[in-house]
Amino acid sequence: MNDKKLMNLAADNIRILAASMVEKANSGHPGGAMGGADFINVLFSEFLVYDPENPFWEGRDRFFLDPGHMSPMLYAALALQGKFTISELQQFRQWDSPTPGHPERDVARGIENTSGPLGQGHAFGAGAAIAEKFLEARLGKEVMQHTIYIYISDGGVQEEISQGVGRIAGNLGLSNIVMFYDSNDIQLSTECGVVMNEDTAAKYKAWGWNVMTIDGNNADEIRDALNKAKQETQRPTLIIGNTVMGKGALKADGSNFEHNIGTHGAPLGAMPTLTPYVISAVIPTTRL
Ligand SMILES: Cc1ncc(C[n+]2csc(CCOP(=O)(O)OP(=O)(O)O)c2C)c(N)n1
Ligand SMILES: [Mg+2]
Repeated sequence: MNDKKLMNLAADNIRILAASMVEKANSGHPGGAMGGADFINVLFSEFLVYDPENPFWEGRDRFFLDPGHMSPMLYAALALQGKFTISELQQFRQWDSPTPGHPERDVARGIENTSGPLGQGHAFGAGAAIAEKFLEARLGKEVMQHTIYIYISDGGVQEEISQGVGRIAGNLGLSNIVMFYDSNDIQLSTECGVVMNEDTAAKYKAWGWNVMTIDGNNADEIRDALNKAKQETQRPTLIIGNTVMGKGALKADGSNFEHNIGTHGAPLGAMPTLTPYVISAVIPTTRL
């Protein structure tokens, strides 16, 4: 089995775990988590530096998830590292469980930040990057050289807090930031064009970022982009990954169920009762 096939199978495991968690809880957000699985799989299995024996190691790379609603993706990837058991995944969204609908900071399990308010993860990441640069200047690169990875989605990029954070990160030249933008063109209840039509790549470039655009469901392109980002010494990096909402989802008859707005926030099994096609018919998907 070649490497790419293996990587795709691992990402499929994350996808099916994410979809199953939401299905069992009968609530949650499967679509975005399924689309982001390829990135999270490459990052966690090939790039993220951490000490499995000591999750609190100061020199660890940091991963900040901005869209907390994509928590099933994070829990599934961490389960593959042994940080969650299958039975804990089965308790997704249950009271007092370690797998709440939106993650709560739990460094021992690999969760660096509480999330839910979109855009806040972008800010947490920039703050951590400033701290890392400060310590690097004090202690030297041999001691401090970790990377801050941020995962953001359409809703987070839209938030006003992100404009201030993106600007300051570019201005300060926070080259220790590598941010992946899960660009699936779907937000809470519509396609993104209903509320935003700006050129996100140009916006971040104008703030001084190193910007790349890739197929966010292609493991080879993800790996290549992450390698390039690691070479950057002057600017923060934004990897815009064009992804497919609900990647891999099928209807009962085997037909395609990808890129469906309804999968933003409801179990796949609940879809026949939802009316995602009606939603896109009522609200034009082009600019209003
Ligand atoms: C500050 C803030 N405002 C509003 C929300 C409600 N909200 C949850 S998800 C979402 C948008 C989801 O779109 P996207 O981030 O692209 O995720 P996807 O639908 O692709 O999974 C919104 C507006 C929020 N979580 N935080
Ligand atoms: Mg989206």
